[in-house]
Amino acid sequence: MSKDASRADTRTVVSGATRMTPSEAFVETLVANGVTEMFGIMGSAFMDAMDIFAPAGIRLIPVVHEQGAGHMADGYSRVSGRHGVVIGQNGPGISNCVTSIAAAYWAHSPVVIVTPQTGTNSIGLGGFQEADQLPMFQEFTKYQGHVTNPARMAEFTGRCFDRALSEMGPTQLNIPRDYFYGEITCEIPKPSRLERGAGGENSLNEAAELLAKAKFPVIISGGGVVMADAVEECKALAERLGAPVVNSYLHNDSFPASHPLWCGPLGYQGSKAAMKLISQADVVVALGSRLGPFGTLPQHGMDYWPQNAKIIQIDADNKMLGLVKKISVGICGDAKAAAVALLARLQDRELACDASKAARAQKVADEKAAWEKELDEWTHERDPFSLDMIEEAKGETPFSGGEYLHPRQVLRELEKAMPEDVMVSTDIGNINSISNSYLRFEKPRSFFAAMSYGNCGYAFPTIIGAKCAAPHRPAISYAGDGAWAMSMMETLTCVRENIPVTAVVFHNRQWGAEKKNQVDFYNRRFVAGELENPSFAEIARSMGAEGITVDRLEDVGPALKKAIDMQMNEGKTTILEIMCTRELGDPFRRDALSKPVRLLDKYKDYV
Ligand SMILES: Cc1ncc(C[n+]2csc(CCOP(=O)(O)OP(=O)(O)O)c2C)c(N)n1
Ligand SMILES: [Mg+2]
Repeated sequence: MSKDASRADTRTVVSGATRMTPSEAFVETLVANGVTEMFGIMGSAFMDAMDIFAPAGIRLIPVVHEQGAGHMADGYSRVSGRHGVVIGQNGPGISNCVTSIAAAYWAHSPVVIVTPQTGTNSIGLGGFQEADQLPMFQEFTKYQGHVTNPARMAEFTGRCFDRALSEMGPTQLNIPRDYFYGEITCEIPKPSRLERGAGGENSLNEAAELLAKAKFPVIISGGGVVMADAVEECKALAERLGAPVVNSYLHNDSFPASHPLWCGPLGYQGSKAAMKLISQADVVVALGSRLGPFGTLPQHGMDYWPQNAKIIQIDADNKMLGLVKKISVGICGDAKAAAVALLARLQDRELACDASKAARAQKVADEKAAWEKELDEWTHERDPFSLDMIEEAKGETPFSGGEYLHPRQVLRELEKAMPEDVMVSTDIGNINSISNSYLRFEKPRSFFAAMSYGNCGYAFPTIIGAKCAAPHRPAISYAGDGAWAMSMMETLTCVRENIPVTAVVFHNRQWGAEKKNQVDFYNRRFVAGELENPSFAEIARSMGAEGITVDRLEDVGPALKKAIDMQMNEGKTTILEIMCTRELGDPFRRDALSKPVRLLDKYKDYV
């Protein structure tokens, strides 16, 4: 028998009611759902099932810390559209995953977390590694399947996989560890995949009427466009309307950057062109977007949300319609099907905006050109603190020699050196946020930012997971030095498991994003913000990866290209450490802070 034939046999699922063990029922259901990789750390709790992962064609990728496994599953699912699967030891192995499952929840990732639990014969007795594992994830899962009887193992497993995709978010499969053992008769459920429609006829008709009368329609292309594989349909709708398309916050891959109607992202450190254009809209189509509150905050001193525009919101989750922004029409539907349905209604109709198509196209081109020019000239930050830090850096030499670089210039050079078909993940931090202006993509499932949960330490494990799902694509993560140190131990996973990626670390010796708040609101009283680190390139080398320290602007692009070459052609992971000044761009949440008030005399100077 050929190798392929034996693999095909392995991946064939037993059919009909069959005598098996619960471990076999669990593993067969994983196979039925197409699982080929899982992330986690081994443990006695699920060893009986783990023992047959390999013959079932499933690779369990061992990580350094279970939080990393959760992020890897998230990245894996975001790039592939398939489930990401995490597993760990009951108790601590599972509680280690809480942050990453929360992050996956807010990234709308179909992650299944398998949580073996204390055995039923000792639940409640305070034994070893005991924890009530359902409340931990309650807030961050779309469904929690608790196996109440070993005979129902396949049923609950299958439902967790179904619900993760139908609700686009993490689900939890909780299994008392003694329930892996025994003998049962069961059938392996066939995966059920929800077919979504375009939305209700009335709401689609109403939306088409608004669009037919619109003079300056603008489309927001959201995460739902990526998830529904709807870029082509979004493009067709935009072209019919001649409408500028802006990306929703952190969904820069939801519309191709080379398209004439693309304007860049809204939100924190987004595109001024996008903001100026949407501020003129009389009708906005939010296609596949929940219009999250953080994504439309004022930026660059502009409160750009068009208060008087009619908003058409399309989301697959009805609970998102009108939740954050006041809307005129809400369509509960699939982004792809809805875009097709709207286009069909507008295709052969005369539209109010037809007459101004050329003029609007010119406006889009002009705004984009102006923003590019501004970015080119924006070589460093110009606020008083940043100017002080730039001055300070002139008198210092990094440990590597060379000089400290301006983050914006570094980001521009990285942008220019990006390989084709790249996947990029970004972390939470000041320089990472600024990178939003410089990350452009041609195809969906290419950009994996830490979404609304906003945890530092997200980007690196996430790109490792993405690389597992798409080994043929170049994979790059961005992180600040603080966030990097939280996650860098997963370099060992890259080396040990042969998963080559490129990690860019912006080494500015501080928890910069939070220090920015101390600059703006606390009179530069810095508390716990400084990070005097050793060389991260050197640490990387000691872990068996490559390490490059960059301290000259002209080296940024070549260093990235070299790292990508080593990733794609030699299977090597490289940590690219870029020495940056301490200058800081605009803060995250100016809206959420206020100047300190002190009532006690002894603190009166702290204002
Ligand atoms: C897990 C976690 N802890 C703390 C924070 C708060 N926080 C947000 S940004 C930031 C600073 C990030 O510093 P760094 O990674 O060095 O990037 P920089 O801002 O310096 O570019 C911190 C501490 C967070 N978002 N997540
Ligand atoms: Mg930093």
